[in-house]
Amino acid sequence: MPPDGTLYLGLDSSTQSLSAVVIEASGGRYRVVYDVSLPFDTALPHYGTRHGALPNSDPAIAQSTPVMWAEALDRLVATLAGEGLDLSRLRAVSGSAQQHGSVYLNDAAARGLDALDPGRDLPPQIVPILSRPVAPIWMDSSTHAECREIEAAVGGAATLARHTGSRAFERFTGPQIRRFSAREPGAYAATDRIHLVSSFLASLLVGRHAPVEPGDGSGMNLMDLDTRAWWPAAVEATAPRLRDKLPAIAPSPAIAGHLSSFWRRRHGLPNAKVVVWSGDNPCSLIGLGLVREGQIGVSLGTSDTIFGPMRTPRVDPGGTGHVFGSPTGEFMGITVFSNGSLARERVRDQFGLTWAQFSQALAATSPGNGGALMLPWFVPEITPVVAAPRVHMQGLDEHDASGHVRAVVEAQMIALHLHSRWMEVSVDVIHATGGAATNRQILQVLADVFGAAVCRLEVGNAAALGAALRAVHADALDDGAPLEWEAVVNSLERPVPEPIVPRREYHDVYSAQRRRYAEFEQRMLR
Ligand code: ADP
Ligand code: XUL
Repeated sequence: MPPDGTLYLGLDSSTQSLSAVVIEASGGRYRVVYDVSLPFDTALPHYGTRHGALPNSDPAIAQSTPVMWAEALDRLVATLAGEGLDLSRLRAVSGSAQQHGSVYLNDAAARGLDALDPGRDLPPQIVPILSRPVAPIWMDSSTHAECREIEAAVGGAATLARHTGSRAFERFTGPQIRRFSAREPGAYAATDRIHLVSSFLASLLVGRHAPVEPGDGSGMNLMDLDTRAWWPAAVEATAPRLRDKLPAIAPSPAIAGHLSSFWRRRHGLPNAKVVVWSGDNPCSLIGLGLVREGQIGVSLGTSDTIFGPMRTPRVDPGGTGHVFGSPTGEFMGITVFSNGSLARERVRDQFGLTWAQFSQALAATSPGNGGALMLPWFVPEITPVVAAPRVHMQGLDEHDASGHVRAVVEAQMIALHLHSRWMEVSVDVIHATGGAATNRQILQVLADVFGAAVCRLEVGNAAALGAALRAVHADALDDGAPLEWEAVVNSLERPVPEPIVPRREYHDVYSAQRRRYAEFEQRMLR
C-alpha cells in the first residue's frame, strides 16, 4: 500500500464531457477526494458540438473533433492543478474514453507528440499532426455496406464474431476505417497511425504513440479476443496497408510511459506513471466493482448499456451483444443502445418538462402504463438494428405527457432486459451509473422490470473512477506487489446508499409488458 496521501487520477473522455476523479490512499484504503466534469458543448462552445458531436445533416453520420478532446484535457488538468490538491503526490494516471471512435494521425505525429510546447495551447499543436480533422464516434451508423464486406471477406459474421467478439457493427472502428480508406484515399494514405479515442489521449499524456488496451481494442472488429493481438484476416479485410497504421496492443495494466514534459512544465505535474487507457464500459465495470461473473452493471449515459464480467467468452448467437476484454484479463458481455439519455431528453423537451417534472410523471403513472407502448427509436438504433429511425407508439394519447414519459423509460428498461438474456446471468442486483442514474424514479422502473435491487454509485463518474482504480492496480503490479482485483475494488470507501428495491406486486404486470414489448418490436422490425 502506498503512503497515506498518495494520489491516483482517473480521466474519462465521454461523448458529452471530460471528467476527472482523484482518489487518495488513506489508512490502507482509498477515498475519492475530487470529482469534476467539463461538458464539451458549454465549456468549449467554439467547436459547435451538440451533445458532444458535430452537427451533420445526415442522421447516419456522427463525428467529433480530436482537437476539442485535447483542449478539454489541457483545460481540465489546469483546473485540477488549481484545486489545492497536492499533485506532487500523484503517482499514476489512467483514463477511459468513449469506445470505437478513431483518430487519424500523420507522420509528423511521432515528433509532434514528443515536442509539445508547454508555452503554447494544444489546439494549434494538434491540428498539424492530424491526417483527418474529424473523428467518427460510436453514434455513427453510416458503414452498413462496409460491415457486410468485412464479414464476407473473413468467412461470415459468425467467424468474425468468434474471433473478435462481435459480428461487424457500423460504429466499430474497422468498418469506419474501411469507409474512410475508400472515400478519402489521399487522407488515408497520409495516415501514419490510427488511434482509438483512448489511445490518442494517452499518447498526448506520454508524448509518444501509446498502445491500445484490449478491452477497448475489442470494439474494433480487428482484434483477436483470445490472443489479444490484431487478427490478420480482419486487418486484411478492412483496408490496404492497415497493419502498419495500427498501434501496438498492450495488456490493461501496462505502463504506457510517464507524464511528458508538456504536462510537467505547463501544469507542474510530477513524473507520474501513465497506465494505458481503456474504453468507458470496461472502466465502468471496474468503477462499479464488478469483477465476478454474475454481477451486472447498467450505465444510463448518452448510450444505455448493460454489462457484466464473463469468465470465458460466450458470443451472442443472435448477434446483438458483444464480448469485450475486461481490464481484469477476463471478459465482459455487453449490449448497447443508442437511444439512451438523448431519447429521454427528446420526450422531456417535447412536453416542455424539467427533469423534476419528468420524475413526477413517472411517480404519477402506473407500471405497465395501462398497456401503452413506445419503441423510442429517435436516432438509428444499435439494439436491435434500426437504420431508418422512427418512433412507434401503441395505445398512447399524443397529448398525454406522463404516458409518454413512462412509455420511453419502460421501453428502455424492457429493452435492456430483453436484449441481455444472451449473457445468461440471473440478475439479483444491478449496479447503476451514468447521468440518468441520478434519477431515482428511472431506477425504480429498472428495478421493477428486472425484479432486482438497484444500487446506485454515488461517485458521479464510474468510468473515471474505474480508470483511477486501474491506475492503482497497474502501479502495484509495476512495483512488483500485484493486487487481486477484488482487493482493489474493495479498498475503495464507497458510501452505501439504500438500494432501490423491486416491488413484487408489479412482477406479473411487467412479465406481460415484456412479452407485449417483444412482440411489438418484432412486428415493427419486419
Ligand atoms: P456520457 O458519459 O455518455 O457523456 P453522462 O453519463 O454524463 O453521459 O449522462 C449525460 C446525460 O444524463 C444527459 O444527456 C442527461 O440526459 C442525463 N441526465 C442528467 N440528469 C438527469 C436526470 N435528473 N434525470 C434523467 N437524466 C438525466
Ligand atoms: C459501447 C458504445 C458506447 C460508447 C459511448 O459499445 O458504443 O457505450 O462507449 O459511451
